[in-house]
Amino acid sequence: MKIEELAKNVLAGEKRSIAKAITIIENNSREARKLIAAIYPHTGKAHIIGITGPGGSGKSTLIEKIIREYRRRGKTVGVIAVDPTSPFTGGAFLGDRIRMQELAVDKDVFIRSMATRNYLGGIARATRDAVKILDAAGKDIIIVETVGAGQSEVEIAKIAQTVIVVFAPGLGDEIQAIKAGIMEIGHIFVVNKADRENVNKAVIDIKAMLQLNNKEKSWKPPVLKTIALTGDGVPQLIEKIEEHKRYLKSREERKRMREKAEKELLEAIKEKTLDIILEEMKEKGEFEEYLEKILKREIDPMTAAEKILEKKLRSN
Ligand SMILES: Nc1nc2c(ncn2[C@@H]2O[C@H](COP(=O)(O)OP(=O)(O)O)[C@@H](O)[C@H]2O)c(=O)[nH]1
Ligand SMILES: [Mg+2]
Repeated sequence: MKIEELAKNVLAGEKRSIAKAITIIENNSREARKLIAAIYPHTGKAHIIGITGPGGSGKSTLIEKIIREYRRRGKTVGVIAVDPTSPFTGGAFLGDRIRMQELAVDKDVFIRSMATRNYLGGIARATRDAVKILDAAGKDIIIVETVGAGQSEVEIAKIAQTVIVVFAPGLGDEIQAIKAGIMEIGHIFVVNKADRENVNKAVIDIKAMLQLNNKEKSWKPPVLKTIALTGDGVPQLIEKIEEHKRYLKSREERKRMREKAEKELLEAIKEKTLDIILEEMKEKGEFEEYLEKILKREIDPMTAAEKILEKKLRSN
């Protein structure tokens, strides 16, 4: 199928074409760039929700319930799950899996797990492009699930408009370990598994940390309780998401959109420049030469980069 035709089918929201398009962007080929270029003018309409937090806190289970609530409200939903620890299969129980299958046949729901193999251009790039596909395909709500560990949480903050951080009770140490990055980026905090002990303690802990972190921000992140297994607390969570969406629209949307576009442009420039320079260097074996010099302490990486760039600019 031609890329133009595929793009057309994606815009029509056709499920098989969306799946195919995401496979193409996963490979980041020339075709992928063409596809993104074709659909890009049709993006920017969806509300993108990032859901992150420790593995096992119940993110995937919660997402299933969020999808249902949004479907009840007549919204279309797309999900990209970037979670190597638990693929989006609907939990361990047969009942969960059957419920997930129901969602899978809904033509207005699209769920995709992305394996975390080494994508060309990185998993962040692949995720961002997959979100664009779903956006162009007319999904009102796009949810991106990532495990909150290290780099991915910074990435999710760049991709999503509303970031939800999901904890489970009894993760005290874990909260301590990952708090720095994750407390900064969350707009809504959820203590899931509220059917367990120590829920209220977890809520208090999180609120205490937020007070240290968010003193001057005009959006005060709420801390909610949910039971993803039953859906308890999910309508309240959706209300908060909608509230945050209104907040963004009213005050900071323009500024944010500009910043987001700026970041994307900067990253695109970085990626392109790197491709062009690396290709030439590798052809000539210069990359290895510099690497050796750095290892021998004959030159530092920053000076090496300056020299490389100087040479490239002169040769043009
Ligand atoms: N007791 C209880 N278990 C839950 C709840 N939500 C999820 N779980 C279970 O926690 C486990 C991990 O859930 P999952 O959604 O895969 O977590 P993820 O790794 O954060 O995506 C599964 O066995 C779920 O059935 C909840 O609200 N209460
Ligand atoms: Mg998961």
